[in-house]
Amino acid sequence: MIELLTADTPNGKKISIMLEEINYEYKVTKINIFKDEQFEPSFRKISPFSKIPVIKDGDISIFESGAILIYLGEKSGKFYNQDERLTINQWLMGQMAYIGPMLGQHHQFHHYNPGKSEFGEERYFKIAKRIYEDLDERLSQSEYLAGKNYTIADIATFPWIARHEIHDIGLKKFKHLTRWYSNIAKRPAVIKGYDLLKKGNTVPSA
Ligand SMILES: N[C@@H](CCC(=O)N[C@@H](CS)C(=O)NCC(=O)O)C(=O)O
Repeated sequence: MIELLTADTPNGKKISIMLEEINYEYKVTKINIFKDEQFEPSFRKISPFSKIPVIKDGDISIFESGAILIYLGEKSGKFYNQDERLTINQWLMGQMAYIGPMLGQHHQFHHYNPGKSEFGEERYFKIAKRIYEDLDERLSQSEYLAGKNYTIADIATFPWIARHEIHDIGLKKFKHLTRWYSNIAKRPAVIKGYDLLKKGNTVPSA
């Protein structure tokens, strides 16, 4: 059985959603990042940057959510089709290197610490809005991020857009992004994986 060491955050939800989508048995071990459990030496051995999520599969452990999604996609043969990998990788790397880190900063300046830095608030609001615009444009030409199929690139991106209420950008203004979001939000595996700590958390509607 796979062990998922995680917390209830967008990066953590990527992996519980993927594990539900591929129907693997897994157990969740909660790492309380507000109590600094990510800095415990035993956790740092498997996560050198002291970050969740991590999975353990038998003798191996994997850190970085993108690497975990690739591993599970290859292992299960699902949501990471061989002939679509060049496109999937680009949208996945875009999520890992840009969408996640930038929206993460937007959360910090706009939602959790408003009033502390006008520059930070303006900068990341602008970037977050551009991310919505760019995703909307892509999804006006393509059903899913990497083409006609739902892939690990969508699984990586969805939990970040699921925080749209705190982004204050107005998801509904983006027709194609809203269509993509609403379709994914109703997938049974997404509903289950979203509530990874079984607290009754529901997927926010568009
Ligand atoms: N690039 C990493 C980012 C992981 C990440 O930022 N995890 C956050 C929670 S979403 C974390 O563990 N924060 C604890 C800390 O930085 O001390 C991934 O996608 O796995």
